[in-house]
Amino acid sequence: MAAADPSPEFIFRSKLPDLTIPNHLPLHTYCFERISEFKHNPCLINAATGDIYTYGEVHVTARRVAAGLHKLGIGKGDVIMLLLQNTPQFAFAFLGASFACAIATMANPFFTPAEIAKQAASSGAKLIITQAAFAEKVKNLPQENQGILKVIFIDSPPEGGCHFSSLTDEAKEEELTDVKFSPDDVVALPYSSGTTGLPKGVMLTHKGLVTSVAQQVDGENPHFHIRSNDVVLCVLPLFHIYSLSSIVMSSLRVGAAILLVQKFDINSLVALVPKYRVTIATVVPPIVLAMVKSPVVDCSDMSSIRIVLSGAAPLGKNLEDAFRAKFPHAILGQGYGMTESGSVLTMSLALAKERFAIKSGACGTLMRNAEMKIVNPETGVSLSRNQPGEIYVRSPQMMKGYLNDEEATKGIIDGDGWLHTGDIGLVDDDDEVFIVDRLKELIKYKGFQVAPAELEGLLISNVHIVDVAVIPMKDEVAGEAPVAFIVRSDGSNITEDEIKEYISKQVVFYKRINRVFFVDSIPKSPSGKILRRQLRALLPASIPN
Ligand code: 4UU
Repeated sequence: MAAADPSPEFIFRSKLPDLTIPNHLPLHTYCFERISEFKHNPCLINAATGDIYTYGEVHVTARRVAAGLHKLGIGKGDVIMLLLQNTPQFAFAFLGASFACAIATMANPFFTPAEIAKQAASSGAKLIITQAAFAEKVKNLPQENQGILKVIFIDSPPEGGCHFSSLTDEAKEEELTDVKFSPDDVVALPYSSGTTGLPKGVMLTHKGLVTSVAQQVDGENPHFHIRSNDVVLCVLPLFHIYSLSSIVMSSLRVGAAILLVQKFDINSLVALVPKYRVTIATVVPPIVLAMVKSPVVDCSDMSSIRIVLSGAAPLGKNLEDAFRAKFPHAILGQGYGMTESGSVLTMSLALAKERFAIKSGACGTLMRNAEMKIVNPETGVSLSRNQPGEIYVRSPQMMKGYLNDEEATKGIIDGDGWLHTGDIGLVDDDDEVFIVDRLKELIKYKGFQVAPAELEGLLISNVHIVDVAVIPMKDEVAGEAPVAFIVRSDGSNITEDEIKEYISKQVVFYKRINRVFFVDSIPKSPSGKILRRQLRALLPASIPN
C-alpha cells in the first residue's frame, strides 16, 4: 500500500527574480565596492553640526579606526560596544570594527547604567565608544566588567578620559594588517528578546548583512530604489537593525547621502527636509502619524521627498491612506523585519525601481533569495494563500544564532532552518503580506522593543509583589505600551504609582509601565506559562486591545 501523501508545503518566494549575491565579501568591501564612482560625493551629513563627510573620508576614517583598534589589541572576534546617538562616529566605528574583523554591539545610549552593564557583560565588550553625556553611566563599568579595556569618547572626554581621535590619529590605515576573514564571522551583535524571554545577543554575520543589503538595493530592479543622488533621512536610532541596514548600509552600497539626525522632533524635521532636500524618509508609524497630523507640516515644503518607508510596527490602513492624500507626490510603503532575520523580510514593491501597485495595510512582498511559509501554530501544517498563520522564513540573511544561548537559538530556528517569527500573517493573491497579530511576548513601543520578561523580572524582585505578568496595551501614539497585572504580597498596599516609579528608575523611558491592574492570580497553563491572551481579554473594555 502506498504511503499517504504528506500534507503539501506552500512555500512563498519574491515576485522579483533571485539575485547573484556576492556574500563571500566582507561587509565593508561590499558596501564600498563602487566607491570609485562616488568618492567625492557626500556620504554622512551631521544635522547637529552641519559637517559633511565624503565617501572617501568615511572610507579612510573607518580604516583608521580599524588600525587604531588593532593597536589597542582589538581584532578578530573581539566585541566593541557603541553607546552613541546618530553621529558620524557611529558609522566610523561600526565600519572600523568590520574592517578589523571585530564585532560591534549596539546599545541604546538612553539605557540606564544597569541596562548598559547587562549588555556589556553579556557581549563581553572590550571597549565602549560613547559620548560625554553618557560618561556617568559607564563610569563604573570597567571595574564591574573585567573584560572591558577602555572607554573612548567622541566629544570632550572626562578628566583622564580618552578621545576618539586617539583611535584614528595614532594609527594609519596602511597599518591595517590582513585579518583572516570568513563570511560566517559575526560583525554586528544587536540585542533582541525575540519571541520570548530576555534580550539576547543576535549574531549577524558579514554574509547575512551583505545578503540583506543586496536583497534591498542590488539587481536590475532593486526592491528598495535608493539612488546615488538621494538624500536619506536617518532619524531612526542606529543601534536598531532597521536603521543600520535599510538606511546606512543600503545607502553606502549605492552612494547616497545619509542625513544623521539625533532625535525625532516634527519641528526640526520640517526644517531639515527642505534644507537638505531629503528625498527618502525611512521612518516608524509614529513619525507617519506626526507628518499627517501636525499642523507645522502644512506650512513647510516637503516636496523633495519621493519615498517614505515605514516599518518596525504596524501602520494602519487609515493612516496610510491619510498620508497618501496629504503627500500625493511621495510613494509610501511598509517594511517588515526582525532583528533575528538579519533585518528586512518584506518590503512594499511600490518602492522598487519598476513599481508594482500595492494595497494599503500590506507590509510588502518577500525579499528576493528568501523563502516564507505560513504555518498553523496549533497543527504545524503549512497554509496556502489568504490564510493567517505564523510566519516562518528561511534565507541566508538570517542570524547565525543567539550569542552563548544554543537553547534559545533552537527555540526560534528549527531543524530545517526555518526561523519562527512569532508574527501572525497571511500572503494574499498578489504576494502581499499582511501582519494580523503577534503570537510572541514582545511589546513594541513606537517600534522600540520591550521584553515583558525583563519587566516581570524586575517587578517580581519587589517584596510587595508575589506574581506578575506584563502585556501590551494599545496606544494611539506609541502603538503599544506595557501594562502590568500584579498580585500583591499578603498585607501589601503598594500602589500603582509606587510600582510605576519603582520601574521607571530602572529602565529606559519606553519600558515604563503605563498602567497597573491588581489581580488575585495570574492565569497560567499547567506548565506554568502565563496565558497572555487571557490577560489581554481582561483589559478594561474602555481600553481597546
Ligand atoms: C507590523 O522591527 C524590527 C525591524 C524592522 C524593519 C527592518 C528593516 C523594518 C523594515 C526594514 O526595512 O525588528 P525588531 O526585532 O525590533 O522587531 C521585530 C518585530 C516583528 O517580529 C514584528 O512583530 O517587530 C514587528 N514588526 C512589525 N509589525 C516589524 N515591522 C513590522 C511591520 N508591521 N511593518
